[in-house]
Amino acid sequence: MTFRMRNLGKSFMIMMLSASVFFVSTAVFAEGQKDTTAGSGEKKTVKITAASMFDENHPFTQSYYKFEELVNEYQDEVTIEVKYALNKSLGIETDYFRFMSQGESVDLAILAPANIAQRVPSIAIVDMPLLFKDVEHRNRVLDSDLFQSIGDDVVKKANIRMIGYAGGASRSIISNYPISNMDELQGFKLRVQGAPIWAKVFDAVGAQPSVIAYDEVYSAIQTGVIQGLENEVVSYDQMRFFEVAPHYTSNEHSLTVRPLFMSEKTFKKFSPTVQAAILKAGKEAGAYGSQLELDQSTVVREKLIAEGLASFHEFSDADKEEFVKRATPALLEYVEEAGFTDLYAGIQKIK
Ligand code: MAV
Repeated sequence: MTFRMRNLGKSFMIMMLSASVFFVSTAVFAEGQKDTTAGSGEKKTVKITAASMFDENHPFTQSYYKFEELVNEYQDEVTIEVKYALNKSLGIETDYFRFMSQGESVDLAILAPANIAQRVPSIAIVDMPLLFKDVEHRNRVLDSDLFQSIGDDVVKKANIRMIGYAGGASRSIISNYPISNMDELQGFKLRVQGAPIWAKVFDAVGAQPSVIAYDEVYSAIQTGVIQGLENEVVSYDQMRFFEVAPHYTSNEHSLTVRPLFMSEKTFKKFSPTVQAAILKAGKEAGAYGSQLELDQSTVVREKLIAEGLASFHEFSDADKEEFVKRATPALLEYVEEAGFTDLYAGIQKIK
């Protein structure tokens, strides 16, 4: 089921903002490029826009800040100045994907792979549930070249380029009633992300998944359309989901990979030297954001407990095993159907 509320006021604001940002960035780029190639000898400023659903403290936003700092350290041809569109001022990740893909309004954004899987189905494997054994395994897989062909596919089909990986935190179950074991999970109505693998897995473990846009989840819980979702603890806090779903069950069914993307149109406007600096800065900024998200997760969890805003529950090892047992056939079926048998085996082989 897809639940999408119409919000004309908000869409209109986004349209107007997008239009004006588009003209500003186009003008700046055109000018920046013209002046640089004119060989005036002067270092030019190129303005790009980074979009985030969150505020300045969120690890995604912090990754953008780090990127801006590093990219200017690693090359001296241009000054890249990043404008930050935070707190959903340009919509949600599905909007950023559309904008970057069209080469308009947003140049830089961290996106959940599930948000672009409709256009590039292969990317869903990068972050599918239960893929990684632990954070170290995740990091080693990302350091290998296993996802290179997926990155190429994304450039070709979606006109955006992966320049680094943020994320790395675990996703767990969030609900408006306590869930401490597999029995309590049965029939749980939860929101899942758009890539089909997510609904498949939650169906297999006995819950009732529906695909709902991220910015509509809060009101969907409030109005009883669903009873919760699955998410990382830092985003749980930033989105204030605890107000409508104060139970967080740390079953850790996934470790996230959140690629940092740049619009290919934007990337291509830079010289090879600047592009190399973008790739280096992107990689390091992503890794920085991942570590930060891990660190923040502990602090945020403690804060939510101390302030009495959420109750945290644990799955026993037996319940975790049961979750894995029920989910695995659905995962393997997906891997086979999607033609990822070799890639999946390659990921599992990495120690
Ligand atoms: C979290 O806020 C992030 O992982 C973000 O990248 C996702 O889009 C979001 O959850 C979500 O579940 O849609």
